[in-house]
Amino acid sequence: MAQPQASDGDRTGKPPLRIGMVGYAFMGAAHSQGWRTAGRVFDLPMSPDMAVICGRDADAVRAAADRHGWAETETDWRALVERDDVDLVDVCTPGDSHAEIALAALAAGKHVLCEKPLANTVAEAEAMARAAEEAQARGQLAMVGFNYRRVPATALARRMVAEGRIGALRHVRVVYLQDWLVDPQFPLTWRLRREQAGSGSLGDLGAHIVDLAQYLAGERLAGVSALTETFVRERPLPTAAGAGLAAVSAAGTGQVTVDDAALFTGRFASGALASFEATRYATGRKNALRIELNGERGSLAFDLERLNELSYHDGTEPGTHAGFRRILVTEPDHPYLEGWWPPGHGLGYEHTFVHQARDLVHAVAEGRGPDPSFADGLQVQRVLAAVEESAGKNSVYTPIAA
Ligand code: SOE
Repeated sequence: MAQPQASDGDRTGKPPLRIGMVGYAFMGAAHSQGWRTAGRVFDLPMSPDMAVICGRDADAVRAAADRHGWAETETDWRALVERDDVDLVDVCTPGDSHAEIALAALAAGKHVLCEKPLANTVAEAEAMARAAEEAQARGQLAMVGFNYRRVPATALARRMVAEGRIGALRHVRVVYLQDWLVDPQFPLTWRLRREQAGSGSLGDLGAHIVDLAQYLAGERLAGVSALTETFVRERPLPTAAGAGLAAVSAAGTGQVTVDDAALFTGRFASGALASFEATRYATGRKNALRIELNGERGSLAFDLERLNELSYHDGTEPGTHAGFRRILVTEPDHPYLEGWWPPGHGLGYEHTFVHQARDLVHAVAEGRGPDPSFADGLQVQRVLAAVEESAGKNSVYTPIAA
């Protein structure tokens, strides 16, 4: 691939990485924040250039471009992926278009960042992973956006597990709890339709915790056993796009075609046991992702709602003064912290997207495989499919006699 030169307008003197982003809702805004900030905080080898943002509604995408700092707009993603002045396509659309856009972008010679879950089906994810592998041989990278790997505390937990600080893993316990569907009058948005979202809490939240559990454990799940449930099967239809997430129309109701909650257990290749819960019905819980790992020498625990902290129990310490202690993950030698504020001045959700942009720019500039790759996204997709298969069969769900 031709190496782009530093553009006239780029004051850093570094070669630009020209981004074209498709989608401008929640994830589009979060990714924009990442692209805008990464080069201002970290000394990157290339300069992210927010070249073009794409969405179907010309006025809305123009407004999003102005709000988030994109230079130009497109209303057709096909035109965007063909543009010569775009090096990387960032896919922030609902799952039903991930495969089509990412495959076209790879075929057009672009690097790709794709939001999670990678696709809506294993077949789509397989095609994407295959195309990404072929593209990598041509110097193109494809990364899936599991941003919770990029919280400094989770990255530190990964480092500590790899260093052997908790020893052989026995348990991984992980939940991802939200409550935005508790109200049965909440409208039937795209996230509740299988044809658009692929699955419900499972793909939206479960994908995150499967990836995070495997990433922290440093190994993959070998099998799962699952239960899923859809508590509210019919919901009011939403108004046209732009009228607000919770706005319902007078047009009646429609069927919810995804899971509201997914519970599953799993076994890692090493024999460690894992439990997972993903739900949008945990009343009072807004974005509670909690993970605990127990090893034979110690334990680690993380809570996204206290994301500057990591709890660590060193099981080798004498019992008299052993116990969980809080590591404040804000030191300059903690992962990602070298560019940020002095110790104690914490980070938040948005910074995970800055770190994601940082890591991807490095991968592109240094020509190394992106982490997590599309192959990693495919493997998570296989876990999600196994959960659905297990829940569908009720294979290990043994009813209790009345
Ligand atoms: C909605 O449930 C959502 O925005 C997810 O789609 C994101 O991936 C997660 O980070 C926050 O919650």
